[in-house]
Order: sequence, then C-alpha cells, then structure tokens
Amino acid sequence: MYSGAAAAAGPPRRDFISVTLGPEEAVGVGGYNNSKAWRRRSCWRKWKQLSRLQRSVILFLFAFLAVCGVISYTSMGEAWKSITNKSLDEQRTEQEIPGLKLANPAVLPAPQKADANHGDYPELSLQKPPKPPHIRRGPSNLQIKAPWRDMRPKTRHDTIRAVEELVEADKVEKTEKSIISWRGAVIEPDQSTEPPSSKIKEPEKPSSVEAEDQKEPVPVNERQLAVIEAFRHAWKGYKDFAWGHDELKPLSKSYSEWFGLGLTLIDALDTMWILGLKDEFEEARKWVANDLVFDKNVDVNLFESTIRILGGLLSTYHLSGDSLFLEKAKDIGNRLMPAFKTPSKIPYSDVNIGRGTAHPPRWTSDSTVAEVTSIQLEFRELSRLTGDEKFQKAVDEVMKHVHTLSGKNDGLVPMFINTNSGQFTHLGVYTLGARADSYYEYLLKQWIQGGKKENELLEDYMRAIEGVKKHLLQRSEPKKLTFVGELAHGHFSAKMDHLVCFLPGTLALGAHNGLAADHMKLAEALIETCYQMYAQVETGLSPEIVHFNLHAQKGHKDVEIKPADRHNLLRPETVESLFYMYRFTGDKKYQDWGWEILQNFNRYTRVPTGGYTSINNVQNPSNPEPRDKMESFFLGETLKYMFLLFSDDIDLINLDKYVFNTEAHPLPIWVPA
Ligand code: DMJ
Repeated sequence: MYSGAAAAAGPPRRDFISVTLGPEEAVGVGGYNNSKAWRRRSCWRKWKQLSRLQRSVILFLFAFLAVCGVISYTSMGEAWKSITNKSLDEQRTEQEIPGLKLANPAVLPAPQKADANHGDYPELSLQKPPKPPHIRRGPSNLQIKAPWRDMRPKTRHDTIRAVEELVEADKVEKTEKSIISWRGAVIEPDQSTEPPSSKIKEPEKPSSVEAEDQKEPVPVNERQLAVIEAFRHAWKGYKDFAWGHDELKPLSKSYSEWFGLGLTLIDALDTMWILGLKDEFEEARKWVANDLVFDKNVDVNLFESTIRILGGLLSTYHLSGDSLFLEKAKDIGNRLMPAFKTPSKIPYSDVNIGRGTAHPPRWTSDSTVAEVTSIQLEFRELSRLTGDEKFQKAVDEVMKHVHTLSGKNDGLVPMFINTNSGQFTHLGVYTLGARADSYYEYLLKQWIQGGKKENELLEDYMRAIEGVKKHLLQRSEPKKLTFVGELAHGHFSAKMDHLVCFLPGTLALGAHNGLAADHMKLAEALIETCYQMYAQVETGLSPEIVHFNLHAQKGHKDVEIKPADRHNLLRPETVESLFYMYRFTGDKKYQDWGWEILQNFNRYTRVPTGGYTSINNVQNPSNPEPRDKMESFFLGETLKYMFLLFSDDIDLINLDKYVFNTEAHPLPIWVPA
C-alpha cells in the first residue's frame, strides 16, 4: 500500500499494523544500508511501532512454539534411544549363542530385515531357522551361508562361484534322489519297492553275476512235478508238526532241535524259490523276518551252521533279491567269528552264538579237516557282499595254512587238525568220505568262485586227484566198478561212504572248467558205481557205507553191506552228481537213474501223514525200519538236485554263473570287474 495516501486520509486505524517507510529507509534512496546496528535499531523501532495487541500475539506464538519444541524433543529422544539399544542387544545375542557366533562381528549395526525379530523369540528362531531362498536337499555346507556373504557386492567371480555351487548342489540332490538297487542298477526312488535304508550297496569288486539272469520258473515236466509233489508232502509234515524247529520227526509227529534255529526252514528256502513255490516261500520268509533270532545262548557247529544257515541265507538273498536274508546272513556270520580266535587260527568246531565264545569238542582240541576247509565259499561271499574283509581273511588264512602243511600224502589230507599247533593229527588215514570229503570239493569250488585265479587252490586240487588215482582207486568184482576206497597206515580198505558220491559231480565240474579230460572219464566211471550202490540193494536205496568185493565170488554182488552201515539218511550226493553229469553230457540215463531213486524214496521213506524219514535198513523192503527223522538236507539238497536233474533248462542255475556250496546253496561266481 502507498503510505502518503494513508496520511492524507487522517490518523491510521489502530486495528491495523501498518509500516510506514521513511525516505531514508526506502530501497534505492540513499543506498543500501545492511549493517547489524542499523538492522537492530530498525527492528527495535518496528517492534515499538507495533500495537500492544500485535506484540502480545507475536509473543504468544513464540511461547507456543517453544513449548512444542521441548515436548517433541523429549519423545523423539526416547524413540531414538530405544532403537539404538535394541540394535546393540541383537548384536550381543548373536555373538553369544553358540553356532551363531560371527567370526567378524559387524562394526555397524546390521541392517534391519523384515524378519529380524528373532531376538524376541530366541527358541523358535534357533529351532527353526528361516528357510534360505532356494530349498534343496544336500550337504548343509551347500545350504547354510553366512548372512553377510550375500550382502557383499557381487563380483564376476562371486557370480561364477554361486553358479558352480548351485550346480554342485543340484548334482548332490540328483545323487540323493537316485538309489543303488541290490542288483547294482540305478533306480529312481519311486520305482523302488523298499525304503532306501534297506538297500544294499553292491560291492564294486569283484562283481557277481546279476541275479536278473535267473528266469522266472519255466513250465515244468512230469518228473519235476513229481519232485514238487514230494517237496510239498515233506513241507506239509514240517509245517504241521515242526514249524520253526530244526528237524521234523514225521512218525511221532514232532520235532527235534539241534541248534534251535529253524534249520529245515532255512535250508529249504532257496529250494522253494527254485521250484517256484512262492506261497510256501512267502510264509517261510515271514518266519525268518519275525521269528529267526540268533541272539541265543546256544552252541552251534561252525561248519554245519555255515553251510546250512549262512549258505542258505546268502543264496536266498541272491535268488530273491530280498535284503532281509542278507541282514540275517551278516548277523549269523558275525556271531560265528569267535570260532577263529585260536592259537593257530584254525577254527574251533563249536561256537556259542549268543555269548560270543567258542571251543573244541569236550574230548579233544582237534577240529575236523573237512569242517575247517569247507566254510570258505560262504565267508568269502559274505565279505564281498558286505565289503568287510574280516570274513574272507579268516577263512583264506586257514586255506593258506593247510596248503603249507606237511602230513599230506600226494595231496590227500588226514582227517584232523589241531587248533593249538595248527598241525594235522592222526596221520596216516586218508579218505574222501566223512571228515575229509568237502576239503577236496571246496578247493575246486573256491577256485571257480574266485574267477580261476587262485593257483594254490587249483594246485592242491589237481595234486589231490592224482593222490586219489594213485592210492584210493580200485575196481570191484564182478562188475569191475571203479570205486574210491580208503588208506589206513598203508593198508587199502575197499570201504566207500555214500558221502564220496559227491566226487563224480565235482570231477565233472572241474572238467567243464577246463581241467584234465580224464577227470571226466573218472567221473563217468564213479557215477556208475554210485548208482550201483542203489541198484544192487533190495530197496533200491544206498546204505550209508558199502564195502566192495575185490574178488569174484559166486552169488556175490560188487556191493557188500555191514549191519551197522545199512541205514539211509536221505542223503543227496548221488543225485547231486547225477545232476552235474546230465548237465554236462545230456545223457538221459542220468535222469532215469535219478527217477528210479526218487521213486524208491517215495516207496520206502514217505510217511503218509506228511514228511519223509531216514530208514535203518535198506536191505529190507518189507520193513525198512523208519528212524523217525527228516534231515534238513533232504529239502535243502536232495529234492533240489532232483528238480534240477530233471530240468532241460541249463539256465536254471547256470553252472557258469553259480557255484553250489556243499549244502546245495548256489552262490554267484565272481566275474572280473
Ligand atoms: C550235507 O550237510 C552236506 O552235503 C555235507 O557236505 C555232507 N553231509 C550232508 C549231506 O549228506
């Protein structure tokens, strides 16, 4: 407003604050004066010029602003203080909790994150850490990253490393998702029928023939059906009267215990598999899963439990692929190991599988040579499957030691060996029957199992067969049957155990594997003799022991039987050799001989209410004197070899892929990796 006009209009109205500028104060008139004194004087003059009301309003406004300033300063200070204190508390907590301690505590408070309130709920926070942005399974070092690491500026190197880590983590995840199957094939978990924890890692070397080579049971012929019928009849007796016990007593409809480990059931498992008896197999499997317990205070014979139980479980594992049987095999294998804790490392005959102690028989510190040298196939296979070499080491040591021992006669071994000295005892008696038989069998079979590389085994086998030829072979009269007798302190005895009838089969197996052709000739001659041990007897069943006539006498056959030897225990050896002979020659006469034997078992040993029985007198068809006992090897061996003998399928347990232990349990031949 222009002040000259207001003056001309009379005194100004007091209600208005008006500022009248004097001429010296006018800008541009008399120059610009901005000195402090001038400004102070000017302000004061202006303040004086204000009305009282105007001055009161201004003072009130200043006072109001001052009060507001004090109040807001106080509350903001509190807020700041609380923010600062919380941040420090958090730092302290993180540095004090084990596992969360920072190697290099941050100098500045860490930036607050949206979820960074774990200080308020430490338990929750520690138990369940916040998920990282990418969730993947894998080793924790690939997942857990220090929080500060991600906050560093990313260099090119960091980015490459991060990608590498992701690739690594992805690989780990894929590996974890894939499971190695028992057959050694990689399968996806959803294809797997078993939880991953029960999968068995297949050893890398040496690898075995894969079990998938085994075909589903092929259609069976009439003779095989007869074997299946015989098996079912035997099984019925066992199931009805002896379920879960060692042996059936079919006449008294009860059972006998030897080890109390369901011996017949275990011995028969792989026979049921081979015969295609799946229902029976499943039922027996359930018993193994639920009732077979080795943690028992019981003495078992090392050899018998190895060939029947360990061997049976291992072969059933191979045929069925069911890891239950391997787990059980490992259990019994471990429990048998105390037997090897002897001064000489030649094992004791008996082990208490519950207590972990072992001892020789009460009357001697000797072990039987066949027993300590016929557990090797099983323990070696157990090592291969478990990757634990202790089993193989223990039994290999026995073989190496026996290899070096003196006291042999052109490769033939005595029957006893001392567990203290490690030396043979009772020198001078040589047999291929009881107490020595499977020593010879296992020399060849270990050599085959191991891929024909262990030359000492082959050497000992070849030398022994030469020893048999030189010292033990003779011909009987009148039929001139070749037989294997015994040598006692230089005297030949024309005695032959039925047990020796494993030999034609073993010789044929050796010849099939490239050994001397004359071994096959000898096998052919010996299997004829073994057959005659049945054919020349009234019941058509062999006695336990025969004596051959060396001199022709009118009215006498080749075979003589002493009263103490005329029992038959349902043994397998002749049928076993018939099987090998048929496999390698295709000569049907071997099947026919086996068929005769089966019919005679049915005629003289079958118990109508279920089961078969050993008999006391093979010479009395009208009363063979049943003994009331069915040995486990009748189901484990005799009927199995019968079934295989009548089969024309060479892949039904292919002999280039499997080697039978001495209880007829097939184990894989190791193939080079
Ligand atoms: C079985 O236990 C085995 O075959 C062993 O080698 C000898 N004895 C019986 C069968 O006769």
